[in-house]
Amino acid sequence: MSTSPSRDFDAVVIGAGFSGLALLHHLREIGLKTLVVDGEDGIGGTWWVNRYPGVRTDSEFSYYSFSFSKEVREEWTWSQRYPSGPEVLEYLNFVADRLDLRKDIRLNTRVDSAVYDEDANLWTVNFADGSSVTTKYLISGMGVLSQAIYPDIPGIDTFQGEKYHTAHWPRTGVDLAGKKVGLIGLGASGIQIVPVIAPEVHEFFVFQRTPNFIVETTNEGVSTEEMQYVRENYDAIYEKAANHPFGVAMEPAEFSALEVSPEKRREIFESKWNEGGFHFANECFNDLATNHESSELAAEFIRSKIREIVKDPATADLLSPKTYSFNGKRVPTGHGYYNTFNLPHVQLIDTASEPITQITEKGVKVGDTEYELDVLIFATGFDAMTGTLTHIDIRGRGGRTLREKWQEDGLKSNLGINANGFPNFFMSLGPQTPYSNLVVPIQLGAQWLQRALKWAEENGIERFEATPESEEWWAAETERTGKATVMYSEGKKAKAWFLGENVPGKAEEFQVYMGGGQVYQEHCRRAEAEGYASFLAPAPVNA
Ligand code: N01
Repeated sequence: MSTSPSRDFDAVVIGAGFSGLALLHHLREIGLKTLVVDGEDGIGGTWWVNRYPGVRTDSEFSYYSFSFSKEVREEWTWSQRYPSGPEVLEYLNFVADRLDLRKDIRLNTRVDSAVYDEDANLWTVNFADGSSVTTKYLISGMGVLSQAIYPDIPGIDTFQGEKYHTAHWPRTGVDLAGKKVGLIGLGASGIQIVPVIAPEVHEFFVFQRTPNFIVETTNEGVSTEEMQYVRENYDAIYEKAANHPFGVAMEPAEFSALEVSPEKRREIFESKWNEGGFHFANECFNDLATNHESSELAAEFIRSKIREIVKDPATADLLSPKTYSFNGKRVPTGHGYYNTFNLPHVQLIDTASEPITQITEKGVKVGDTEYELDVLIFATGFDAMTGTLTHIDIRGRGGRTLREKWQEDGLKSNLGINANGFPNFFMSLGPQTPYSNLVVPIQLGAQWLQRALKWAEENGIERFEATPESEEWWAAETERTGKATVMYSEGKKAKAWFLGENVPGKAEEFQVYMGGGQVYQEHCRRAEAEGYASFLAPAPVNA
């Protein structure tokens, strides 16, 4: 395939993280002249940006990597069961070097807008420095949790001390030694930073609005034998993850928490708690995500663990979620989180019963009490899934932005891959893609797109564009499957990001597909087997 003289590139991918690297490799393989751009000054995407102390994967090394490159599989060695952020970044740099990707990646190149030209069937991608390029295919690899948000608390800009968001942590690091530190936000980011910085700081005020169910784990080194085993069995491990609803290489549990005696249930919970991390949610019982009673039994088990670990009963009680049950929020993996609250200089402040009223010049005011701080950390999350896509102007047919489309029509896409009105614009991990260990849908998505575009180029198909019917179907499927899980009933109570509940004013819609990664892949394969018919909307007559 050769680039038409009328365009600069066949494909432009925004984002140089896991998605951007996989897409560049796969699109190059079919001869597309591809450029990856990223606004940051390093590759790695989320792993480049999120460099707060304690950042690491919640997925285990054995299935948190690509399977498509034999060279990378053979030559890369992981050092920890749950690799640290810096190690994942090193891995991504290794991938970029080993697959010779760097020459087609432009860093420090932030996209301001991208505009589709109907007549030329081209996208013009405009960068912050005023330059632009044209491309036939435009692909977002911008990540699902990239648009960081700050809480809407009065006085947030008045604080005179140091202020950081976990997603914008300074690359040079932050010296917290001997300081009075406050932290707002206890999702997966907040709970990772807490145990790591606590030993350094002088006083630590942890402001908690909603407690989380955290499954603690240990983090052993990876032995040579283990690494060798993983290398030799990579395909099987990857296949297992691809066939699992949440993209983890685990055997899904076979029976309900309600089918066993209380003693047996406790024994199973205990053994999976000891394995730690995602083993608990995925391997105990098959209905912790679908049956409220079972999810509540898991919740009660974790509450009992909190009471065992945390010495002060009042603090243990505060740390125990009571307003929603297990799986109502994305369950983080802990590395000594609960134990941190046994340190004498760590104070948990309940902002649910008495809210934060103001951020002042000196610190944080809860009710009438002002907590004076040297440093205030926000781990307050993201405008998930859609935020990055609606933050920049992606203008499709008729100049309509994605933001306008989703605001006016509701969240609509075909399989989260493409949206009607946006010809030849694709999303890696778009909204309505699986709630999963993300490396799996990233790789499978890049491979799906490789086959789709190869087919399009070979068959003279000029436009890939979701049909309106496919969008209606997928929105209904996403809602139907989502509402069948406790992520709906409990997620609403917990104001979970996967329902859009964490962003004031955002419509309540499932941002992700909860029907299972393996089911999602079946839908993608079916779309392919049907000659991509659901992606071949006829151009409007007046276009
Ligand atoms: O964000 P979150 P996150 N006043 O939205 C609090 C992935 N991830 O960055 O629950 C007070 O989960 C908010 O409180 P509440 C992972 O998928 C993965 O931690 O709304 N508090 C909550 O505690 C994860 O799910 C990894 O009451 C306020 C917190 O901020 C996703 O990213 C690591 C507030 C936000 O939690 C997001 O995680 C890290 C206010 N006004 C992240 N506003 C790994 O895999 C918000 N909060 C390792």
